Amino acid sequence: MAVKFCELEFERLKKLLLSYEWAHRTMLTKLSIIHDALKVERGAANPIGSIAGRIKAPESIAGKLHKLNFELTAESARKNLFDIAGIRIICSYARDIYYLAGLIREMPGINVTTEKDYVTNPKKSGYRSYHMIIEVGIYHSGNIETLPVEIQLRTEAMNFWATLEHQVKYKYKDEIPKHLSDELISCADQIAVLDNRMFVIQDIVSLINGDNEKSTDI
Ligand code: 0O2
Repeated sequence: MAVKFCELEFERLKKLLLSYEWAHRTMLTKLSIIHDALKVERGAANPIGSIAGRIKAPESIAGKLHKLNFELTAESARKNLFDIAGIRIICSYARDIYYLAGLIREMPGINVTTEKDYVTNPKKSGYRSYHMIIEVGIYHSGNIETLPVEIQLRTEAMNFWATLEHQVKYKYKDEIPKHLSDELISCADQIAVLDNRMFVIQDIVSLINGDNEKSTDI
């Protein structure tokens, strides 16, 4: 049975989620400016494909707190979960991930608190993505409130894989049969090889076009 917040905590959570919504919106605006500027500077070699975001639904927050054995309260969600506000950046090529992570690190007005490189060090499942937790300050009701936003950077192919694996995990309630998990690991490895081969082709095209700027400078 799905776990739920009690009525009082649900009301507290709804109020808290408003602040996350504002932090999320602030961060999305900052990133969309970077995206627009890169379109002007880099044209077709823009390292960002797309940017999407979501605020975790109360049922998912309750489910994650329960899974991690934390109290089902709004305060516990604030203290223990760092992906309530999430942003996903789909990068054109795998190495663009590191270039964009560098840009995010240098952004004024934010503080990067955690970085996890599951691109170079994939999870056992085969999952690849670059995770950053950043803190952003929002000003409201006469106070500055600092909240975390999780940014996931991945290629289109990594995203395709993660979406499929998420569906499989959901279907099998986290107990994926071995033949399927082996197949997923093999697909993830092949995707990594393809991601690497694709940017070699892009480099060749850039050379032919005489671009004096590479798509990334790590
Ligand atoms: P949803 O529905 O995606 O929002 P940790 O493992 O704790 O050291 P990590 O991995 O940064 O650190 O944190 P966490 O909480 O495990 O994962 C955060 C999010 O990363 C997940 O959110 C997923 O979006 C994604 N993710 C992490 N691992 C995997 C994986 O193995 N497969 C897939 N498909 N996605 C993954 P949620 O909470 O799962 O939900």
